[in-house]
Amino acid sequence: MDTLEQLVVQAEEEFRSAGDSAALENAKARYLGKSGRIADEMKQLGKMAPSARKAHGAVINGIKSRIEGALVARREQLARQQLQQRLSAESIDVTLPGRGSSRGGMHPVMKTWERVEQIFASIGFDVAEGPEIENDWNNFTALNNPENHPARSMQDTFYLDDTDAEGKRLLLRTHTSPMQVRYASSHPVPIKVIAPGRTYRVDSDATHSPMFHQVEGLWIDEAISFADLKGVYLNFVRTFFETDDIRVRFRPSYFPFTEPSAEIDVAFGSGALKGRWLEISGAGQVHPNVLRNMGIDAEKHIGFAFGSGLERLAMLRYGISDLRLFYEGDLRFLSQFN
Ligand code: 2NM
Repeated sequence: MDTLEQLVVQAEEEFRSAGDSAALENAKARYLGKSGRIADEMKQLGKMAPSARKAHGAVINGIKSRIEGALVARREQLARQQLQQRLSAESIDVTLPGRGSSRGGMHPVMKTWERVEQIFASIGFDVAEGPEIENDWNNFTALNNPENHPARSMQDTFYLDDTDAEGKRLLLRTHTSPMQVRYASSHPVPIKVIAPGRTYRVDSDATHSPMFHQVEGLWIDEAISFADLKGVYLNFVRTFFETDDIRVRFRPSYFPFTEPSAEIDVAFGSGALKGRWLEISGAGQVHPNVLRNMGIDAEKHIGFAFGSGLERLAMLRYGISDLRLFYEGDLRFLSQFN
């Protein structure tokens, strides 16, 4: 075999033994590069007799294109091999069992919220929801809260930097009563409404969370009494706790927005809490100042209101002993309610 034919065989061998594209490019340089074997052959042409030069040049070019062909073929082969390697390294086993998706569920406080709405809606109460950022009038002043009452202090209430039209700082509502003010100021008497929602106070320990949930009820009409409120509330606790074996009592108390005011206690006739009076709600006859602030004729109309913590209701219904469980997001706790 002549030396040029040998060159092709050698190049093919070196290309074949190049295991990756870097090795292949090095081998290419040895044959097709500026000082490679083909370039050497071309230089020899200059020393040849002009008569032989043309024919030999054509032979070298033929050899060169065969080497180039071998290079391209090996390049493509390496690329295919690389692709195959990646595909098998990154392959997924489609026969593995799936990870599955777990079913979400309602938080016990939200379940309580919906349950309370359903019960009061079933006896003709409207459900009103409104802003959690409130102004001073709706949260305090309209509710007969004195200007220097400690609840208005920065130690008890979260204030925003933004102010209302009167230049008073906006705040996170400390109860849902401001929604009662909004509702009663914009609806005609008779009024039967509950206002559930998130409320905020500067308070955080084992039994207090800076965010908690309340539901308040408001009933304004012409000739209703505490007895009517007690009837509504007794119906509520019987339905809510799914038992008629439950007693309700009203105990004198004080709130700025009601006069007289009462705490509502319940006692179960059976179960773990049997016979113990448990505070469950506050209530009272809406103060005439509050009725007037709602634009209602306090001589003609009378109002009754009550307010309860949704967390408190949920704890009693489900037998939960620590408030913090509601806010930790632990699925071992949460999954028990769905
Ligand atoms: C309570 C206890 C007693 C109440 C009063 C009002 C309003 F807007 F009519 F004045 N709404 N809710 C009220 C009364 C709330 O929660 C412990």
